[in-house]
Amino acid sequence: MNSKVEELRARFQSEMNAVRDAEGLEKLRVAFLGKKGFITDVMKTMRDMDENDRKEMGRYMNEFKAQVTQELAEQGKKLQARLEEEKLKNDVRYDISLPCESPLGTLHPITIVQRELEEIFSSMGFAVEDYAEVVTEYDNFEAVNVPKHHPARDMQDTYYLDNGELLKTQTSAAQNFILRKYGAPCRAIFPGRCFRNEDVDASHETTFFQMEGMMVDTDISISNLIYFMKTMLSEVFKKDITVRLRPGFFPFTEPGFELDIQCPFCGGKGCATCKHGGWIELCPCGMIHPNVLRMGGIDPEKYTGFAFGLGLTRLAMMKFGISDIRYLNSGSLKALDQFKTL
Ligand code: FA5
Repeated sequence: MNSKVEELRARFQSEMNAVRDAEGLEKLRVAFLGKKGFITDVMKTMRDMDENDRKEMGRYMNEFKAQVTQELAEQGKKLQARLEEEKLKNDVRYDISLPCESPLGTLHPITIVQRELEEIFSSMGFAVEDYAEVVTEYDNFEAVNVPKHHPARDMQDTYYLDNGELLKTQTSAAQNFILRKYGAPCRAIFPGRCFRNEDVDASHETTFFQMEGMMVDTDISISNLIYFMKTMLSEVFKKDITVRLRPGFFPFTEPGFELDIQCPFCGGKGCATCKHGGWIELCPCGMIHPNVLRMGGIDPEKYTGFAFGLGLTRLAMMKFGISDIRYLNSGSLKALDQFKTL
C-alpha cells in the first residue's frame, strides 16, 4: 500500500524537477490534485478496501496530498520571483548599474544673470520678491499712474484673459504690492517674466524678463539711484562701469531717466555691440512718482524713493555676447549648451 504512495511521490518529484514555468506547474497540479488526477484515482480504489487498510491508506494519501499542495505552492512562489527578477533584468529603466550617458543640463543664461543680481542686491540689503505673471489691469497700469486711456498703454499692448486680467507687461506691476507689503522704508528687487504683443526681431520678444528694484526711505535721491546702479553693473561686468542718465518718460517716475552704460566691450570707443555709439541703453529708472507712493499707502511728503526696471534678458545677452534674443526662448541646445561651464 505504502509502495503505491511512494511510487506516486517519486513520480511527483521527478515531474516537479522538470517544471520550468507556471504553465508546467499548473499541468502538474491538475495531474495530481485535479478531479481526475492521480490522488483522486487512488482515493476511489479505497472504497473496496477493508476498513483497516482504508484507514491506513487514507492517512498516507492525506499526508501525500498535503505535501503535494505545499510543494506546488512553494514552487509557484519561486517561479513568480524568478519571473519578476527576469523582468527587472530586461527592463533598462531599472538598471541602475548602467553608466549614465545623458549629458548634464545647465542653467539658462537668464537664470544665471538673475541669480547673480539677486546675490548682489541681497548683499546690499534688498529683499528678493516674486510676483504673479497674470495680474489685474489695476496692478499693471492704474497703480503705477497709468489711468485708462493713457497713451502710455499703447506701448505695452499685451494678452488679455476673458476675466479682464492680463499677462503683465512690466515688473512695475508688482510695485503696489511691494509698497503695501513692506511700507516705508523698503528695499526690494522683483525679477519676473513679462509679455508684450510685440513684433519679434533680434532684440524684441513677446516674452522676456525684467528685474525691477525699489528703494524707499527718507531723503532718497538720484545720487542713491546712481550709486546702486553703478555698483550692480560693475559687479555684473566685473569691471568699473561708467553710467550716464538721460531724461526718460515713465508715468510712474518723476523725474524719469534712461540709464546708459559706457560700452563695457570697447570702453566707449565704438563697436558692433554699442552700434558704434560708445553707450548702451540699459535700464530705465527714476524717482518714484508721488501718486505711486500714495497708492501704495506711503506718505510722499515724508518719503521718497527710486525705482528701476532692468531688461534682464538684454543684460544676459550683453553679458554673454548673445546676438539674437530669439535663441533664448528657442530651447535650442546648440545655442544654450555653451553656458554649461558657467
Ligand atoms: C518699463 O517696462 C518700465 N516699467 C521700466 C521702469 C521701471 C522705468 C521703474 C522706471 C522705473 P520699458 O518698456 O522701457 O520700461 O522696458 C524696460 C526694459 O525691458 C527695456 O529697456 C528692455 O531692456 C526690456 N524690454 C522691453 N520690451 C522688451 C521686449 N519686447 N523684448 C525684450 N526686452 C524688452
